[in-house]
Amino acid sequence: MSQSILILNGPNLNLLGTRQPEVYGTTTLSDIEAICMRKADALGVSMSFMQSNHEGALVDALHDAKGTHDGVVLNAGAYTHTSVAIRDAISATMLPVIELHLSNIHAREEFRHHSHIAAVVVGQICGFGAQGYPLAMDALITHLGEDK
Ligand code: CA2
Repeated sequence: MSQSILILNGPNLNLLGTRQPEVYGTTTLSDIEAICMRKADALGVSMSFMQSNHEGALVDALHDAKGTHDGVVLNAGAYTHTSVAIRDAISATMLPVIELHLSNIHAREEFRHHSHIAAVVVGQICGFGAQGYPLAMDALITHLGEDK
């Protein structure tokens, strides 16, 4: 059976392409979903794509991923810098998670430099804009292959 991955997006990412193009580019979240779908086809894996502005919904999605998906690409948005609940949910699922950010969070405001989730993910990809999503999918699938 083919592998299945969840691409999970946090708060305000539904606004991509509509505001702050100087920071986040002009690509919309629907464009990113299409890029991910093409990448999933090329990799021969199934993919689910979701976005929520609510911390609890993201925690629920991580819980539900266990048993449904083999791994997760997570752009937790601003919750990256605040959410112990999301960090605990990642630890609880024991699924491999790739942390992803469109922008280079380390080159931005000080409060974005710390990630609560960095210590419980496989690795972090940031600063490559929308292109980071297929990069993160490659990294996750390679990691899953190494796990076998
Ligand atoms: O760079 C990323 O992907 C972030 O996860 C994006 C978050 C930010 O809080 C993180 O520090 C880094 C913010 C997403 C907000 O997206 C917007 C898109 C258009 C207009 C306003 C916000």
